[in-house]
Amino acid sequence: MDQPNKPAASESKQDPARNAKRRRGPRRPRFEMRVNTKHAPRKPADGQPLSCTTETTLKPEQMLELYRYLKLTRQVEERLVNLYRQTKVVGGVFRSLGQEATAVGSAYALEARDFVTPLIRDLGAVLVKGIRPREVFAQYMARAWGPSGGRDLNIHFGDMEKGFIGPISHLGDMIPVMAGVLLAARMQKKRPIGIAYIGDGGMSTGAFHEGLNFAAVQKLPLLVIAEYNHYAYSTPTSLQTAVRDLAEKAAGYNIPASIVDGNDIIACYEATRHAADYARRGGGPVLIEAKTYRRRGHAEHDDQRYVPAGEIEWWEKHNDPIDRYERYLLQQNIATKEKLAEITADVMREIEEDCSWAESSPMPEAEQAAFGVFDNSVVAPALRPEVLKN
Ligand SMILES: Cc1ncc(C[n+]2csc(CCOP(=O)(O)OP(=O)(O)O)c2C)c(N)n1
Ligand SMILES: [Mg+2]
Repeated sequence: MDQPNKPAASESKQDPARNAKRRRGPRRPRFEMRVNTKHAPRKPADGQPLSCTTETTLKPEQMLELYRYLKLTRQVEERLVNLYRQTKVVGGVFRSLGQEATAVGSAYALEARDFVTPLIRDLGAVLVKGIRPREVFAQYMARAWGPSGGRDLNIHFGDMEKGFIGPISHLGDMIPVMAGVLLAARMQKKRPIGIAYIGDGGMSTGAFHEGLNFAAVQKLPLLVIAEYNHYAYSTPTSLQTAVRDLAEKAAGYNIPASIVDGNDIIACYEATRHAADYARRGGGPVLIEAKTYRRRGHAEHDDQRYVPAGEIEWWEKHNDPIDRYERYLLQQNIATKEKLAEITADVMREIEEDCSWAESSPMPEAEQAAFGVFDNSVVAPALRPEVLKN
């Protein structure tokens, strides 16, 4: 990872005038020099279908665990769509179809003591952090046994013990929140790092800028995973921001950045691990841009009529993160087809069991709505007499 403000190794200590001249005329703009493209998307030279990067520190059992999380993410979302169509979900279903590798691969690079704050398309990171599918199902159906007891929806819940900082809807705001979490940890002499996920649209908010600026000045160990998935609602990224690569924005904060193929799970893991090492050593924040594609609409109600014909089908056929990873695992002799089928069957069994559990949960009691929201002694006036009776 590039070191900010470090003089080039070739600079002569003896000749300040020559050095000054060199500094005046850099050949390329500084920000380009700072973006690491080692794991950026590449076309395979031999014209073969896309696979994953082979340079990795992952052990075979970890690679199979990654496969399990990938499949779990996709299948939990598939089940959520079924529940939505049965009108059992309260609110929308927001899918990460086609971009699951970004959340799973990056979160897998963290340690148990580290934090994540995901967005709606980062269910994979939530599952890697140890949240069970049953909690996700119960939450989406607003059931009493769900983690927010029916008070909030989709992945709007958190689990501090597991290092999962629950997101709010307001895009960009979790960047300053995670900066605050990491600053608080530093003041307590603890040393976790944190990932905050953000979309191409969310990066256009003021909160994103304020949060990352503060984290950079404070050198907080914050990894920002910027998901370039081509759309924010119906707005294509080219109408959202003037930069070609979101990673270029790192120059404004004097922090290193990298571009990673967001559909290559090994690349996502390796780029994040590398950035995590840098942040843990005290380097400060890193911006990682993951190039991926949102194959479903903003939510299940969105018919994607604004997407050019053939675009979704191209990504589905040529650049699906699970197809790529399966190809990789088979090519590298890490798993057989039978082993992958066994893992998938186990994932399906877990989903069946957890979905039944969530469906057997009652809906919350209306009288409980005000509990666990505010201090229970200061409940909303309208509910106060009811609550005081209990
Ligand atoms: C500050 C703010 N403005 C607008 C919205 C409404 N909104 C919710 S999701 C979304 C699009 C987000 O796009 P992007 O950041 O690219 O993430 P993606 O949905 O592609 O994962 C918008 C505009 C919001 N939640 N917060
Ligand atoms: Mg987007």
